Amino acid sequence: MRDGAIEGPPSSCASESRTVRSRLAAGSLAALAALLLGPAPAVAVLSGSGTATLDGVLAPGEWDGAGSAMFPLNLIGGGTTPATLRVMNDATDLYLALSFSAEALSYDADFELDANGDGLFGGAQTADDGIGLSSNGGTRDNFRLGLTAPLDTEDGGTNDVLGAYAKQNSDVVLELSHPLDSGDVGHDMAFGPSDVFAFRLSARLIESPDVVDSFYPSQSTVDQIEIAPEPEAALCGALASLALALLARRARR
Ligand SMILES: [Ca+2]
Ligand SMILES: [Ca+2]
Ligand SMILES: [Ca+2]
Repeated sequence: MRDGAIEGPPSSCASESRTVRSRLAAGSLAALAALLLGPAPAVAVLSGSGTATLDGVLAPGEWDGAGSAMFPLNLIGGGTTPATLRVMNDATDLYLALSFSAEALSYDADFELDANGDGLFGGAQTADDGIGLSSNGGTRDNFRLGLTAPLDTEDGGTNDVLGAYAKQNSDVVLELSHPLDSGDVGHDMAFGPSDVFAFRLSARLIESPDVVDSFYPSQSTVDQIEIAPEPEAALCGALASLALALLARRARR
């Protein structure tokens, strides 16, 4: 885990009515900091529907339903290259993909998720959720605890992050998933359909002794993710409307 980059139940019709909530209680210091500093400004909202196959490959059609954003990734030795972040979810999981073309010995992608909804990240922040993936295949599921970001497993929690990395020539793909509601109370986010939360990505290229970091959208701003409505939730609504129409028709007879 890196300093400053804290490194995710079956759905039902009833879950459609869930509202933004966090299982992580915000500490009083974080609340005070939010009052003093204010939340980081949000730049954009990313949202999309789909289910990814975590294999380090952006297969044709796989991420077509995702929301995406491009940003300049800092290169070892100077300069930048375009990187693409893709975001989508299905009924149970959030999927994230980072892709770019860059040479390095190893790569990291880490997301801090504003699980307590106060818009604050890093530093003395408390109760954010963090997920990450390294090019060695290792995943990180941690949570912000003051100035530290311990792994969930160091606090009796569970690693609920899956990920895959692949590199072909210089083309790098990192794919991650994290449950929308893992049940790992106190360590993970818990979001449902149409919930919106802030996040920040940090990406790292390593070629010892050089280590180069990039942030999306930046170290001082955040983007937001909106959890897409579940397809079955929409189906539930359609079926409910149909049932009401049939009942009304029967009542008129
Ligand atoms: Ca894939
Ligand atoms: Ca976590
Ligand atoms: Ca966890």
